[in-house]
Amino acid sequence: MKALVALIPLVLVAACDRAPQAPPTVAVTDAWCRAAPAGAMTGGCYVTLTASVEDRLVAVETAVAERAEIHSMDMAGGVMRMRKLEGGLPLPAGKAVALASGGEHLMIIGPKQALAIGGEVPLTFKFEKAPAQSIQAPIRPAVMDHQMDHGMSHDQ
Ligand SMILES: [Cu+2]
Repeated sequence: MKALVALIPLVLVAACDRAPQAPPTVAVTDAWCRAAPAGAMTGGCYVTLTASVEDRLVAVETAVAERAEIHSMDMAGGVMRMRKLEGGLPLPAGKAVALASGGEHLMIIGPKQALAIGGEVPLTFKFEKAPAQSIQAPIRPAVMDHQMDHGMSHDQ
């Protein structure tokens, strides 16, 4: 019985410690996917993520493709290269991180259907701390000036 009484103050301290902090969240905004014809190998999606506390986008899932990957893009010797971000994408606290055409993006690998303009792509974002979020990203025409062939120069 003595041991039980001694434990109670510790439990109270632990509960108070956590109380003032709001649970971590990530705002998922401006999501859209590039249109892609039936039979396309890949598609690209873009989104802006704003985390309330330092967090990390660790995975993205979609029901309309084999899988989704988080890619970075850089110029190497005049060639645009894409890499899968194995460790996910860091999200600093309070800073909007834009995955935009020509930069970091989400790659939809093996779409099971045409990504037609006017349709939507269901995407589920998974974070290290914040709870997962599912959204519907509208499908828009590809931006012409940044158009690129996603099937080429993947460095995996
Ligand atoms: Cu890519």
